[in-house]
Amino acid sequence: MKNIYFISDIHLDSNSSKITDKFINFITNKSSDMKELYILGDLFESWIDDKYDIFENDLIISTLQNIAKNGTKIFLIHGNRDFLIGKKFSKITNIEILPENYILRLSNIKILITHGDLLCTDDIDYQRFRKFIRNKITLTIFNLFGNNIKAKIADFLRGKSKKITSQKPENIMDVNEETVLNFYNKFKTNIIIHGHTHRKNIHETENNGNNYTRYVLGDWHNAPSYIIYKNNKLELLDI
Ligand SMILES: [Mn+2]
Repeated sequence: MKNIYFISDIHLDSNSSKITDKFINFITNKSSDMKELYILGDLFESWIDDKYDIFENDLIISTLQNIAKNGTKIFLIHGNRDFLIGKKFSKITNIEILPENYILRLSNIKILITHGDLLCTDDIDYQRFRKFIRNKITLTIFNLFGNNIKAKIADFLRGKSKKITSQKPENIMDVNEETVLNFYNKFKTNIIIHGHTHRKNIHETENNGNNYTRYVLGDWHNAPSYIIYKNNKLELLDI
């Protein structure tokens, strides 16, 4: 019996062959055990355009294609770094792109999977920027530029966000507990799996007599990890 895997925040970057190797080894070695693989965002450090980035990441694309051919069904939720992954990528890799909040029903449990940035509502500047950058008008203007300019804009925004992020207090960039509770209620689930915060952990809470569990996947630069759903149980493991 094959199992279900979850990973997040790989941040694949053509400048870091260490992470690329780690990712390729992981999915290649595990693929015979992977019925389904859920990638919960920020697979790539940066993604500006399918046409351009598919070409730039040919080794990763061919690895993903091989895994799919071997029988693993791969799903992807956009992260804040790679939310421009589009239909062309999906078609060429056979990866299905899921909505930003997705309810996954497994045999004995119901899980909300999401990238995790939507839970970080204390970071008001970020939430405002998120809305702006994903706005149709913003994207239409962005897409008028050629790939060189697009890459420069993306680099500039990333640099700017890193600078701002380094000046923010730690707790602002973590999830807001009230928002988490709202998500449990809204999606009628007591399990959430997400990434984004790069704070690998399992948080168990209790509210009004209900028990909730939130699994946070680590990022692959600092805490490479995955979750496996095996024998009707979720397990968070290091790579
Ligand atoms: Mn992220």
